[in-house]
Amino acid sequence: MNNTIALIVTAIIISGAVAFTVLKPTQTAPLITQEPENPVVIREDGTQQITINVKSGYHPRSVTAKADIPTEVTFVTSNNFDCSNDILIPALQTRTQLEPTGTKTVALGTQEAGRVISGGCSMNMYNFNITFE
Ligand SMILES: [Cu+2]
Repeated sequence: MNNTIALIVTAIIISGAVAFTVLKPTQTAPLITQEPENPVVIREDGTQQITINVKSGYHPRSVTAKADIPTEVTFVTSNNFDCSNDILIPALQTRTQLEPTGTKTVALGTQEAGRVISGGCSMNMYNFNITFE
């Protein structure tokens, strides 16, 4: 009887350890709440590509970009269900609805030095700005 209980307890401990090892999140997966490694990249075609991760706000919130070159901003979501998925950019008169998981790109055109393009969720709880210089 005692042996049976000991066996069951051992089995539970081992299966728990196995489940913990298998199910624990991999540490290499980037957290979407963090800023992308390179938020501003100039592609080979000469387009400036800004990446903003969206989860309970915008990461990064503040971006400095190069003036006088065509620019686009790509919003990246991963299981995000809050209002930051609904993005208004008043200066461009655009409204962008993001899927909970995915990417969406908005063209910002070519901006002069000193221009600041601001955007945010439709309630203006969360916001971001892109400064051209
Ligand atoms: Cu909001």
